[in-house]
Order: sequence, then C-alpha cells, then structure tokens
Amino acid sequence: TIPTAVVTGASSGIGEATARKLAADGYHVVVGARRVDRLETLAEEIGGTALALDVTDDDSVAAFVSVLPRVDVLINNAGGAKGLAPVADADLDDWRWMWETNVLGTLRMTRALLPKLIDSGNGLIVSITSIAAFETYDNGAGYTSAKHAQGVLHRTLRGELLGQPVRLTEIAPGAVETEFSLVRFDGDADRAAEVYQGIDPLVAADIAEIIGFVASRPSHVDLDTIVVRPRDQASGG
Ligand code: NJP
Repeated sequence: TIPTAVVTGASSGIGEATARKLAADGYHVVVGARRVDRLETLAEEIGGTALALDVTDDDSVAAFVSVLPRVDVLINNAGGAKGLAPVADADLDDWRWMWETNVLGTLRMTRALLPKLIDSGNGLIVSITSIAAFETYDNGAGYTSAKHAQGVLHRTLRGELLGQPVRLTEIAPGAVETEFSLVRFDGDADRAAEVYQGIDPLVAADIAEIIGFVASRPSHVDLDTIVVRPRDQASGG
C-alpha cells in the first residue's frame, strides 16, 4: 500500500513545496487549505488529492478527516502571522487569528487524525513552528506566543504517545521566502521587505527537503526538533 501524507496549508510556500517533495518520494499526498483552486492545480501535478480545509473551523476539519481512509504522515503546516505591534497596542483580531490558526488549528488536526496515525502502525506528525517558538522579540508577542503554544502542544504529545507507533518532529524555521510576510502585513510588500532587510532567506524547498529526510528515516528513528535558520538570522522569526 502507498502511504498517505496530509499537508495542511499546502496552497503556497512550505506546505506546497512539502507536498511536492513527499509526492516525489512516493506518498499519496492529500493537500488541504482554503484556496481550493490552487490546491486542485497542485494535486493534478503531483497526483494527489485536493480537499478544502479551514483549520480554524471544527466542521471543516471534521469533513476533511472523514473522507481519509488512511493517514501515515500529518504535516501541521497551516499557520502564519498577522501584524507586528507592541503588547500595549495589541490587535485582538490579529491575536485571535494567530492563535486559532497556529495553535487550535494544530490541535484540531492532530486530535482528529491521531487514531488514523496510530492505526497506520508507523505514524509521523511534523509540526512547523518557528524560531519564534523559542524566543521573544519586541512587537512580536502575538506570533511568538502562538508559536510557543503550538510547540508546547506538539512536545507534550511525546510523553502522552509513549508506546504508540507515532513519531514526532518539530521543525522551527527562521525566515523563509513565501507568502508569509505578505499575509503578516496584509499585502504590503514594502513593509515586508523592510522587516526582513539584510536577511538572505531560506526557500520553501529547503524546509521540504528536511521534511523528506525526516519522513524517510527508519521507523525507530525519531528526529525530535530541527531549527533551521538563514545563515544571517540570529533572531526575530
Ligand atoms: O507561509 P504561506 P509559509 N486553514 O503564507 C494556509 C511557518 N513559518 O509557507 O488557506 C487552512 O505561504 C494558507 O492557505 P490558504 C508559518 O507560521 C514561516 O511560510 O489557502 N490553511 C497557506 O497555504 C506557518 O506555520 C516562516 O490561505 C490555512 C499556508 O497556510 C508555516 O511556516 C517563518 C489557514 C501559509 O502559507 C507555513 O507558512 C517561521 C486556515 N485557516 C515559521 N490559514 C517564514 N515563511 O518566514 C492559513 O518562523 N492557511
């Protein structure tokens, strides 16, 4: 049987590159996101399955999961940042978006797919957090707190799943050239360029290659946490 990988947030960036990589490595890849038109083009290219998914919506997650007969790999990738502001000026809608997408999105998907991952006999959960999951920086508390929480959720599973056939890998990237900064600044490319000035960013395929490596380890090898930075980025994920 061909193993199945689910990639959330596969309509752009890291998720899209990861879907391509896992398909090339022999997985049947199920791609989920809200922009279904993009998913359908991708699924056709890689011979996978496109399914609408909003990780912030209980019903959408339930519908997505209900049509999947088997899942060996879950890539919790859907996420991102909104805004950059001091705590004193925090925009509650931005915070809600970040917590709903990164934290509760990962919770919904992981909880819903855990039985299938265990049933596969060799499950793998990869969560894409951030270097922001290990640091704080001025004006970034909304995103850093959400990524910390997503990381805590993911890391807590290691103990809770002890004895079950599921491996867990957290991948914490620094700056990657994707639509991330456009989403963060509502399409303001100048603002995005200003914030990431001086950093030669990673590209999505850099992260996808690492995920391919993780997924191809023998079943007794569990790669715990991988922090991936552009050479010139010390902080500020
Ligand atoms: O960003 P982008 P990345 N339900 O914007 C999807 C982390 N990271 O690839 O729904 C379902 O190109 C959205 O799809 P759509 C970052 O926090 C990045 O860089 O169609 N999907 C799109 O496919 C995130 O966790 C950097 O709009 C939802 C995807 O998410 C991961 O890397 C640095 C959704 C985002 O793709 C991938 O982001 C870092 C929802 N409700 C961590 N909302 C970086 N790029 O610099 C969004 O430290 N999506």
